[in-house]
Amino acid sequence: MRRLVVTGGAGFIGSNFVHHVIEHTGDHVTVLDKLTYAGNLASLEGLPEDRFTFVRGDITDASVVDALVSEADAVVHYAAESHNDNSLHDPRPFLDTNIIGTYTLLEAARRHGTRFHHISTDEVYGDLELDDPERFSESTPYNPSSPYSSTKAGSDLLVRAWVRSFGVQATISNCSNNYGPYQHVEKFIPRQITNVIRGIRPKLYGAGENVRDWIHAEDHSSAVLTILDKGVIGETYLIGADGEKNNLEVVELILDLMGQPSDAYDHVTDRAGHDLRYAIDSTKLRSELGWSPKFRDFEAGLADTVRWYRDHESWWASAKDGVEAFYAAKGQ
Ligand code: NAD
Ligand code: TDX
Repeated sequence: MRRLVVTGGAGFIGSNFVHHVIEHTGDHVTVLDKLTYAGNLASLEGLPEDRFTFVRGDITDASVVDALVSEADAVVHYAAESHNDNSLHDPRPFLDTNIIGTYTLLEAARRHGTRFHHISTDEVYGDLELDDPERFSESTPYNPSSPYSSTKAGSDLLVRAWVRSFGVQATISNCSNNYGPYQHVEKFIPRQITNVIRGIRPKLYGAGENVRDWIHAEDHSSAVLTILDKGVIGETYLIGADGEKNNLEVVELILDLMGQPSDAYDHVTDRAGHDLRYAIDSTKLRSELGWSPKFRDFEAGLADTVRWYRDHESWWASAKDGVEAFYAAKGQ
């Protein structure tokens, strides 16, 4: 039995990972989460008391971090400010949490010799042209576009430096866009599903031609557990499930699944600096560590996700009006 500290475990992907670990291993999990607007304890309901502890705290708080890391066998670091649109509005929390928070965790891992896995994003690589035959790989140069992705890139570079300079036992993964239950309604897919439930037309930034490479959160979790178990220290692994779709296709699919006409959406003001396309080549993870995704049918996964938001209005309702007011003020 390992003792894991999972930062950001009350968020979308972190909570999925906590449930995944409890189901698939004998490990004990301590979640360290600040419960910002994005954290929700309801996402962690039903976990066995003897294998799960929740600590409310900030990853920039060195004393809290040190106490938890000193007792852990491994840290899996999900906590972040995660939304590009928020980072364009107010970048400062992104610097604090994503940069200083990661630094604080790395220093604790260094002091205590604790295994560290850093969760990152494909956005650190910038974007691709729509017709580029290449996809991102572990050797693609960093070229982030937004305050969010630049702070994630900065945090990745800190991890690499702490491995090389101080021998920290760390791995990094960069994953593509996740979807599934428990995602905050500020994000693209849950925003459009909950819009339709509320009788609001889905909102597409610009022409809707931007491409994202969708992966189910459950497949992200199985990949991270694989890297934690078998990953080579100092290495980076890209995580993706060959799920490229443009935003217009996704909106049309949501409308179809929800019984609406396929043109019942609005074009709204585009995102500043909007990355055109992300696409992941996950050959290294698949060939070296033997991982493969289970959710290969995006339409079926999306249908399940629509059902989940219909059935769990109490989980998202309190956030919806504030999120829509934020977007409306920006013409989105
Ligand atoms: P999220 O916004 O849903 O959750 C973030 C969690 O971190 C929340 O529970 C929040 O309370 C917590 N948190 C924020 N600041 C904190 C702080 N200072 N101290 C402690 N806890 C804090 O995010 P998510 O979508 O689940 O993303 C999780 C991680 O995965 C992030 O590192 C993100 O960069 C990465 N990632 C996300 C995606 C995606 O598609 N969502 C894709 C690739 C990588
Ligand atoms: O209302 C919307 N309309 C729209 O067209 C919203 C909220 C988004 N979009 C577009 C912007 C993007 O092209 O949809 C696409 C997806 O947007 P987001 O859900 O905001 O995700 P993205 O910016 O691609 O970043 C996500 O994936 C990578 C996560 O939020 C990041 O944390 C992760 O690193």
